[in-house]
Amino acid sequence: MIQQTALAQARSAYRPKLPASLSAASTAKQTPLPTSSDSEIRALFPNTFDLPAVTFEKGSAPAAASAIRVGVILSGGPAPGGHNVIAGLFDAIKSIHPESSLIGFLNGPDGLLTNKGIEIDAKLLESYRNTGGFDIIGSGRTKLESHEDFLKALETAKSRDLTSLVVIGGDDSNSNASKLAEFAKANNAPLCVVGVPKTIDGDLRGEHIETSFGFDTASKVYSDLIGNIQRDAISARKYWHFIKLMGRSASHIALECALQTHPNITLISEEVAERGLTLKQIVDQISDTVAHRAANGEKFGTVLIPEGLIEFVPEMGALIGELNDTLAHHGDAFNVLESLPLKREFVATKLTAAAASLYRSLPDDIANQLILDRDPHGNVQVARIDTQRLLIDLVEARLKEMKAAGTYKASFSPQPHYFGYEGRCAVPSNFDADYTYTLGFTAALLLREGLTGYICSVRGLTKPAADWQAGGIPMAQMMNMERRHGKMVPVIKKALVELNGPAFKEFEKHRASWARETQYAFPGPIQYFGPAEVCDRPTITLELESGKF
Ligand code: FBP
Repeated sequence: MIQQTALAQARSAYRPKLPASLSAASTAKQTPLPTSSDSEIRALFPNTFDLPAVTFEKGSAPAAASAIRVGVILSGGPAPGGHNVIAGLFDAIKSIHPESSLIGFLNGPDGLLTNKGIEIDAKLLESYRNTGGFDIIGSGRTKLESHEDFLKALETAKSRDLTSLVVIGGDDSNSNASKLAEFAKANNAPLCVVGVPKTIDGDLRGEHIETSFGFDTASKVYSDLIGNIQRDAISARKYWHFIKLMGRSASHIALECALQTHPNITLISEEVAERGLTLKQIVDQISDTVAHRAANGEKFGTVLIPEGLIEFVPEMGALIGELNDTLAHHGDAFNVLESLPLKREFVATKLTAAAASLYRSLPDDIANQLILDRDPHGNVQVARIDTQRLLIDLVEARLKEMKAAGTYKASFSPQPHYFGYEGRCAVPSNFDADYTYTLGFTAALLLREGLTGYICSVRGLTKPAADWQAGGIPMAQMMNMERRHGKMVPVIKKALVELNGPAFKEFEKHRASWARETQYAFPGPIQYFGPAEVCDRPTITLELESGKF
């Protein structure tokens, strides 16, 4: 039984803010989208591609004639606000028609495939409103992607008399939701599918999706922790903190945390790839900053490292690719070797000269992680690589060389950190609590309209919530073709950090002085009660992108 803390009790009474235009009586306005020239995607989604954008306006839509029976799944990694999407969805379907009902499928797409679900009613929902986590029904990473999966999903929906399904997920889950919507339509199955943009990584976004939910809260939790570490750094004046931050591929979280806390160094994976930086160049850059600061009497500092960095360093990306191939082709011979040194030497002999030399230069524990931690497809689990420790080892080695050459004289005491799970289930900020409730409400209205293949879009997010504009856009229009498991398939494109975008440009303007001087900012913990300018403020990334910062 979860114990109710004082904050949880106070927070359960919070009423998320909704756009003024949103109610069960809102009317839908359709706007044609510019004609896309992507004939390949259009051909794959003949029923759900050429659809208009929809926005909801204040109106007097008549009460719905019949109840909506909705299924909902939470898919992938948790993100703060998932429970409020369900709350917004529930409240909206009930106000659209009091007999409407909501089934929550358990543990992600798996629950839909195996028909394991529970009815979500007002009583169950009550203790989950405004809480973090996905524990009301659980989440999972099973993919809903094959013909058989789609048939099973339709069978489950039919057996429960569902008219609609809401998929709360990231780029992959929404890509698959879009394919299910198309499949249902092509097979005349009466199931509408609507997606909701979720992920702390912030990489499910585009022209109509300003941010995914959870990014706001997670990046604020990490920024609080980074600020605390920086306060310790200027107090103790002896440690260099190497902080890896969650975010599978894109560096949005690292960039947002940098804008909030002004650390000495922030690595941005997209820039590393763009400039083709080697591991050595990255290590030299950090070591030079350490030496420069030490010469000014500051033997402390902070380095932010995005989780996906390693794959974006071109030479490391190539090495990882070769390791994946080697282990796929020589797995049997590799598996019978008894010791780790033997395994390492075995794979090194199968690599090209450049990859082998890089592999042999890595510290043993990292070299081991690269060959031992594999995902179910046999690929290296890059997210599990301790990049913060790898960089510490390499910087230590470089500083030793500099000491020998007389260009560095101080001592170096590093501390590794990894912030990830600390933020994914945090109590949602007011922004995320309001945004997710609005997304859930919007999903219900799209379903009321009988729309399918749409993802919820809420825009104008730097304005007060009352002025947000809610609606939906066809998911198929966000797709591009990508190679997956050797085949070209349509998927929603991951939105990486844009080096020409305002957030990176702002960071670029300041990073040299943040490196040399100590200009730390200490954002403090998320505030739930108090003045709006403290409690409701969105991320700096959003503010910069809307020209408001
Ligand atoms: P989603 O894209 O599913 O939202 O997950 C994001 C994430 O939290 C990444 O930041 C991280 O790399 C990954 O999930 C960790 O996955 P797992 O939950 O399997 O440990």
